[in-house]
Amino acid sequence: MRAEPYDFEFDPKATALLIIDMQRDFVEPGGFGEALGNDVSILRKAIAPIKTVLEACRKIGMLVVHTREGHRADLSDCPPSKMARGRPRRKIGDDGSMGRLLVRGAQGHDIIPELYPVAGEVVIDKPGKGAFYATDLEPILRNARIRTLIVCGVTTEVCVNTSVREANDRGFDCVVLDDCVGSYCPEFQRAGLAMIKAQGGIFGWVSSSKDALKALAA
Ligand code: C5J
Repeated sequence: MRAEPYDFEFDPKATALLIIDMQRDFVEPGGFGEALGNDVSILRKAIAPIKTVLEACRKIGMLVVHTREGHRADLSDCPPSKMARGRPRRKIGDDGSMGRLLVRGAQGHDIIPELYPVAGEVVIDKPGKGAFYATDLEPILRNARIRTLIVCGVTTEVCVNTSVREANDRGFDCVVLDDCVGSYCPEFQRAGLAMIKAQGGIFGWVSSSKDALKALAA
């Protein structure tokens, strides 16, 4: 796959598509992202390109993993420090128009309809920003003999960056598709992607949905 800082080599059989936190809480009005004061419409630009890559991966039978950030109903897995962070108008566990913010089982916690998982796809519920922290993602990937990850989702500088760093430290090669990730802040989108591919690809590669689709079709 054409990528920066250099072409990304991958074997589709040893590759998974990892879609980070494409939840209503982050990309729809009335959710957690908006409670933190963000304009959520900016993230929605990533939906259409992610959908094209998701469909291409489904077509070739690639393993697809979706993650959802959120907590137990009693919030016992949510550190008080995380709850207080940002001094939001409404905090994790409070009621929003899509149910309790960032709480498992609430409508807002679920994946958006456009990218909803189908049978056979893996859904990882994560309490933190990284997809590997306090989840069974690593054994699932290892048991499926996965070595490389194509990464999409939100937000670029928070959960995408954290998950890519965690994956890199565990020996997985990651390529992040620049139009399939989104940040509420354009400056962080640029910086978040620049960090990944800097220094010869210090913890990953950056490509695009167009180049990924070409490579997946080949
Ligand atoms: C945030 C995420 N930004 N999925 N979560 O709190 O990036």
